[in-house]
Amino acid sequence: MIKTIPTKPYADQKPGTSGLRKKVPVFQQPNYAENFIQSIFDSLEGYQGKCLVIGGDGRFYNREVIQKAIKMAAANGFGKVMVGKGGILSTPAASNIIRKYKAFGGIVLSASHNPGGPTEDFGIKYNIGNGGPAPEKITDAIYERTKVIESYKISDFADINLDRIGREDVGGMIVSVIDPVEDYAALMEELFDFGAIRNLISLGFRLCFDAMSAVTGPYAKEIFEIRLGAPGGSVRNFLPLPDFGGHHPDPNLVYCKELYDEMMGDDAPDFGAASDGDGDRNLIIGKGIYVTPSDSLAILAANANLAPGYSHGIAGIARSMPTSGAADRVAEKRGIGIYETPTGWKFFGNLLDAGMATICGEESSGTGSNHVREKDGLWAVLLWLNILAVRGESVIDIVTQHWATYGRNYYSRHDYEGVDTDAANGLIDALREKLPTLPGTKFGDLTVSAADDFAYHDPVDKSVSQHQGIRILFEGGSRVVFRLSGTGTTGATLRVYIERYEPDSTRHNIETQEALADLIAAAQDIADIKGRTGRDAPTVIT
Ligand code: VG1
Ligand code: CO
Repeated sequence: MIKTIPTKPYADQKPGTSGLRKKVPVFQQPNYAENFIQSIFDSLEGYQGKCLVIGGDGRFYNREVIQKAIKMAAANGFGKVMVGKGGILSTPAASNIIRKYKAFGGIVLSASHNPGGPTEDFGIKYNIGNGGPAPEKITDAIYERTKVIESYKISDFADINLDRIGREDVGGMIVSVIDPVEDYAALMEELFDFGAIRNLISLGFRLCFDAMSAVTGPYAKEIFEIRLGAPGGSVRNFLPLPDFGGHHPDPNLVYCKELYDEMMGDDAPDFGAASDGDGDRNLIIGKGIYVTPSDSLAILAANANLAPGYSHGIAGIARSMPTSGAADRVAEKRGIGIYETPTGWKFFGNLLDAGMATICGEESSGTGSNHVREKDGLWAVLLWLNILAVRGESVIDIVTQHWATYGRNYYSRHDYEGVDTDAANGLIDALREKLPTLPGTKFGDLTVSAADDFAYHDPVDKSVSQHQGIRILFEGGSRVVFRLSGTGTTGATLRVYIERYEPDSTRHNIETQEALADLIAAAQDIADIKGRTGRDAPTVIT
């Protein structure tokens, strides 16, 4: 039976960079999740009788919301729901399922790299039929709807057994519980030369992958240990836990310090990697060298043709604005397109659909391609392995050769987390006001050449997205970018992105923070970070 339940709007359901993210207790308020899910359905047209994909990263509250979403999909007229066994689907796997089975769209339950547990984070995101995050036009409509919603529809059948693969007819709608790994692993086998990677591993190449007790565990076990023959134990923390073992499932040098230390040690494996809560981010560390995500994007783009899925070359590269310009140099040399988008994967969808870009990336450890419409952590790891297998060189050799060919973009991001929201907004507002006066101003030896508030004009659908980050460019090509995070759940996070291009290969071995020291000082001066936030130092440096 379908029930219509009266409800009252919540004022705080505006989707951020990647869906709606809040603390679990916020989601547990009466009708909170239901309101948002109904608002998604109310903002869509033409889904009657069609298929909806549902899955999440396995975090606390995942199963409860999946049961609600299935019952609401039935009540709203979907013909079918495909859901991952155990409620599990990594974000890229969900994107693949939507595309492969031509679903109308999908609901991905995740707060990505944010911690999980009864008092930690949860999230809901809607993906459209191309498999990618809903564009702003849709997320804006969803938000408008959440402000006025008066009721939602839900069917009252019993909970679905999510732990058994199979199909069930629940009063007119089919629920299909699927293996979350199979289709994804098959796609990876199509794109990469598994034979060459298997051979590399059989010759003694050692790899270590940390799944961070998050969603990639089952995928990584199947792919690295079973299909590629890596010894048992190569994949660590492979069991997805609702609280990620109490850790931040964020693959950066702070939360993967142990792996980093190991990779810098004498007995380091050849290759270390990790992914985040929902499987769309990647960390790449070679023996003795951490590869920044911006460099990784450039190196993957420059070598993608070595993998079967990209053997005909790539059409173009897209990167988010704060991501370093390393990829631009590859595009320039190859004579292919380069696109600069705002932060967040949703902005890549149109470029990928139009065939303008093949490989995309963000400085925040996200890399991916046109194989799905999300960033994809394991894809990046596999492309690296494929390149290593074909070139037969070490990560450190490949990276240093890349710098020698293209120059090095020294790059770092400084995050100030949990800052007072008004102080953070005040800092950005003050910067915005200052913009016209900055060109020509000197900070130490640096002179500002241009300063603006980045706006994106989508070349495909012509939409415009304003206020996507404050850019300060210096003479010589260095830059500093300021923006506020759109994924946090407590206070504000100020992100400061710092970049310097160094063409001279005799200067490619400077410690990053040292190479950027004058820019870091200039950023402090320009934005008065200490005065406005009371912070002496960033909480996270990547
Ligand atoms: C962050 C990153 C951004 C990424 C987004 C979602 O957003 O900076 O590059 O796309 O997270 O990643 P923000 O607004 O906090 O800077 V994930 O792995 O959460 O899906
Ligand atoms: Co993620």
